[in-house]
Amino acid sequence: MTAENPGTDESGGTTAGGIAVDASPAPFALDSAHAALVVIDMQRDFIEPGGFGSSLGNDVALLAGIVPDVAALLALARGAGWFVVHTRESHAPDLSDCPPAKRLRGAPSLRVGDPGPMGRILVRGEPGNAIVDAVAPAPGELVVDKPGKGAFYATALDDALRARGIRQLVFAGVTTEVCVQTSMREANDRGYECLLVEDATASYFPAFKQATLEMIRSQGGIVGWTAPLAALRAAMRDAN
Ligand code: TIU
Repeated sequence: MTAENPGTDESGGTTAGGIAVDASPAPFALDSAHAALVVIDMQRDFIEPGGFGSSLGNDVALLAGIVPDVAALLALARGAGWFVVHTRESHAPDLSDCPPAKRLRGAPSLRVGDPGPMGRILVRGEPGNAIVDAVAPAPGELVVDKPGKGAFYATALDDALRARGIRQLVFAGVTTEVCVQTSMREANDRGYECLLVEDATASYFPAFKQATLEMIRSQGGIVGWTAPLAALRAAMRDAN
């Protein structure tokens, strides 16, 4: 085991007790009994035309492309009995949790709280704020409404994970360099080992997605690990 990467031993294999996932920058020692899946912001507001993402001038089609991969990852996690968390970037209808610095930023076609074709932009309970049907939460799964980009800021997520003894988080969702990366960094600082599933995350900017994957796993995994869904599936299959 090296100080830089507690998930590997000197031969590059996994530590005892973990399932070796072929990840970067080194194998990820998955402790399935203490792992949870965190799916970030797979909402109509980001993935469908007419929501927050398109109001910012983005082409949302790239995000829609990962929906089948996220659905497959959800099926894998549910099959393994993992605790599953879904987040939604959202604000109270009175916008009391939306700082002016967020609402007034830039020159979007619609601002947070404005009426759009899917209801008020990024407001809790509006049609556009819902998670898309194909990756909708199942009964018993935790849905976290978060006013910020990070899943831990102003939420009870950390308490919910600690109460269940969760120590590892597998991440998916959108967008890679904004809410996914922010949440991973928050989780890393709180002591969770984090694995980002490469094909189950997307950005409006492919170069930003690639850069984010590289920065997460740089310096021996400064923020965490990344792996394709197939690698996670293969490791979990081999363990059974
Ligand atoms: N704009 C952008 O890329 N993302 C966000 O505003 N929120 C999330 O990433 N969910």
